[in-house]
Amino acid sequence: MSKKEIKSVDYGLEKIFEGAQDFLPLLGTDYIEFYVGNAKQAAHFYKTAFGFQSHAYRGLETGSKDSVSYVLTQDKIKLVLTTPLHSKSPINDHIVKHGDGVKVIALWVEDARKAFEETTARGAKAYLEPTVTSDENGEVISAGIYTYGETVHLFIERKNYTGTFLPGFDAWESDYNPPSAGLKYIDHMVGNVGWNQMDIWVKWYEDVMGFENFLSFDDKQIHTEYSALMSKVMSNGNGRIKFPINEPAKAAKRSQIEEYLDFYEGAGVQHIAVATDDIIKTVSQLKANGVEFLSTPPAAYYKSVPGRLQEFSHELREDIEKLMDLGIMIDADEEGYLLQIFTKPIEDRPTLFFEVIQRMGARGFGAGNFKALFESIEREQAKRGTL
Ligand code: TYF
Ligand code: FE
Repeated sequence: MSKKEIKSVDYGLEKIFEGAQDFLPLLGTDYIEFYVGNAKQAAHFYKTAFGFQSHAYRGLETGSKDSVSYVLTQDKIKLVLTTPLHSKSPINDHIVKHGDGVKVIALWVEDARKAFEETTARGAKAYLEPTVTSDENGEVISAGIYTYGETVHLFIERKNYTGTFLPGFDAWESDYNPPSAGLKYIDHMVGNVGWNQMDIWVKWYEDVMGFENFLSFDDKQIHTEYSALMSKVMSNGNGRIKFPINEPAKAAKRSQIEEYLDFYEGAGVQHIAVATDDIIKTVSQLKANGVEFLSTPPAAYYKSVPGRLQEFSHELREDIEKLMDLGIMIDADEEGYLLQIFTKPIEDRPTLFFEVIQRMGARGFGAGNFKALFESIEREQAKRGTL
């Protein structure tokens, strides 16, 4: 794998304000907003299947006449599920075109006005001019820019706000509170873009957002017998935000990225990787809750794992039998190893899916698993007749 030196990864908050060159200091992911056809049912699914907790609500009862949003949390993760209340709504237009999907990747900033000015001055297309909203708990400043497809980044400044979520939302108290699945934070979020668009978006994240390309995988590394893709991982200065960007590559059959682009009808978020510190427990629970994962790699895959770990002198702390039973994959590099597993698409269109990841020192993305993973994805594509 071609690997650039990683300049700074999570050295703490101070680090990001040190270099004047970081014109866009990001404190973390604030929330992810999905536009969905039925937010009430989607909220039930994320609670029941993924162990999210009820957090905040905005709807007719709180004076919102055009849309309803449910906010769910699990440790540091916040998901917002939004549905329109009328046919004539830009939210509805989004759903008609893309199906359920991610509209907003909201980033937590110290200064939303500055984030908007810096990025639009560098060529970002404006989505939302800096806007102040307030209630009895203080004020929030939001601003937004477009990224790939119809996806947007909102900058959220909440240092003068003590409310539950955002002004306009009420705390959501529910009698239905399934247990957490141990999901902790967003590790990375991946975008799929069209043919030959990857380097354009890599440059966009460099120029507009000040990100760096810290890992790259080309079609020689990411291919199976049938299909191929290319991927570049973009990271912000403090390493808290990581956005890999994929594009399809020419091969004998249809790339999974092509399948996504066809069904999402354009570029968009392909997968959301959520971190846990006990993947065996988390995945056992998700499976018991009915979450469907991609099929397990062949037994030969698990026979080769000890060798891969030994190569880098890492000791696997988890029980390999359990990992095998659950179909969790293992990859290692100089710094450590990682455990990961992928869900099937979580809606009828084969578009968005989730990854569950446990990092044991490794900062990569599981390149050693790509072949087994993509073969598993292709088995699903074959069932759909989309390979
Ligand atoms: O985020 C990643 O790079 C890994 C692997 O279509 C991956 O999770 C890459 C491309 C893809 C699915 C997974
Ligand atoms: Fe991933």
